[in-house]
Amino acid sequence: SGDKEEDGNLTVPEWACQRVARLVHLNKKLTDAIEVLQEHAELRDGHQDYSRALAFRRASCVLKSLPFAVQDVRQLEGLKDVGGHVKRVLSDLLDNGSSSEVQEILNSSWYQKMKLFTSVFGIGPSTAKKWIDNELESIKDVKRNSVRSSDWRVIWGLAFFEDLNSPVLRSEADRFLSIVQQEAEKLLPGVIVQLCGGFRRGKSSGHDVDILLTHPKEGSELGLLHNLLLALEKKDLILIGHKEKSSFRQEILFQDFKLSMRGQLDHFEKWLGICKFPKSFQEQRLDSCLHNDDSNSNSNCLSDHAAQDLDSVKHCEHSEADTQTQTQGNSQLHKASQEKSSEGTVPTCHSLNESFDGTSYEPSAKKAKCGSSLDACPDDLADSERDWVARRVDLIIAPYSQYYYALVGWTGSKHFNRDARLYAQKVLGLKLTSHGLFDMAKKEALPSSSEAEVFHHLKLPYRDPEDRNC
Ligand code: DGT
Ligand code: MG
Repeated sequence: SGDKEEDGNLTVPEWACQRVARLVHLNKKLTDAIEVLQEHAELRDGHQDYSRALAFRRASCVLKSLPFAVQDVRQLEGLKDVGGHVKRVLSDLLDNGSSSEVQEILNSSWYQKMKLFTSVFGIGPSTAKKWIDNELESIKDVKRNSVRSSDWRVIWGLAFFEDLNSPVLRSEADRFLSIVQQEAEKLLPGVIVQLCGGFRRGKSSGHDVDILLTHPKEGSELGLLHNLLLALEKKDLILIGHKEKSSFRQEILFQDFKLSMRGQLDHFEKWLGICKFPKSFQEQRLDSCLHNDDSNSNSNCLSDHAAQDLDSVKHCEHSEADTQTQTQGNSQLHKASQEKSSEGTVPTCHSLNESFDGTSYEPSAKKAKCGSSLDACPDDLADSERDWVARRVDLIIAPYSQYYYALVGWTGSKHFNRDARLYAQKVLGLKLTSHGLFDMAKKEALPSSSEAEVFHHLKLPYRDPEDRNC
């Protein structure tokens, strides 16, 4: 999606959502380096760092879309998203094979510790910084100093740190998906169960499994999540999790973006948790290429990009998929609220007959074993001999009328979403969320009955999920 204009200047479409961005591209060495700078800025999380991080992300996004391998920074003349700082780093890389600025970051113990600590489920930069200030150096230190968190994600994230930081393989996602499909179909015939996130974009490994569910008969999806969790629990696949009620209300549709989202990424009913994936899920099965993704070609299974994207298995904290209009202050608030969101919801061992709503959810089987000493449970379990691996899973329920917007939102990438939302706002004057596309002036929603229609309403060329890897 890059072209030379007649005067020799390189042009790429202005918006990332207008370009093709694949996992495998020609400038990986350069984008890896720029993404270190981006991540460093994100972790610093201070004044101006948010926009700095975004600038690095934009630059790496442009490089991913170029139809040639950059040999000389002069080839990037005229590209507005590649600024002076990025050019200096790229020059260094192209001339010397490495960038001193990037190397310095990679070697810095602050960066290494921040990366380590923010890779704990539920931990964002501000808690990670506190741990560093308290002279903690390793996950062992954190555990030994018995950092007492009341957040179930942190308790279980620490206990199962190694499991949750080893990449989830495509075969595991496919095996789990097919169980969810079977169980959901039994509960609600005709249900649509879709693997989203990085796997849908063609990644061969990821940090979690994102599954979106809906049913063409709107309203019939109500109650599905509760029953599906019971079914998965019966199959001994659930370790711990938290079910969020839908916070969707009609009134929020035409509210200002920031107001309507209130730091959340969406308002769907969902379960965020940790599942027990039998180790046998890691064995590649011949039929594992036959997952039910309409637009995901089998080539994902055949061409293994594991080496390229293993290192993109990032920390578990969901960062903003918000528009760039979000202020720095808001962004920090958002992160803080994400870190805090489950505080006070100490996991309790609920009986299966209780409602999961708004509660942390732990299998009843452990009730007897754990007694009341809840925070001792995860460590005991993690240390025990077991034939399963702990894996992060998100199950999201969307009403059918919002499904295709939810599908685009939960497919990502995060930057694709952020860019598409900003583009919708700036270029079309429309508000794009995972719930729909809204003409704020006319107070009109633009419904879609396919992903192609979402792109059509956005006046964007349709992009397959594999092409949304910016
Ligand atoms: P991964 O899991 O490391 O391979 O990478 P992704 O791309 O699967 O990232 P992930 O799992 O954090 O999120 C999947 C997509 O869903 C991503 O594009 C952003 C979006 N997303 C994540 N959390 C939320 C959320 O709470 N609401 C909405 N609307 N979107 C979300
Ligand atoms: Mg994911």
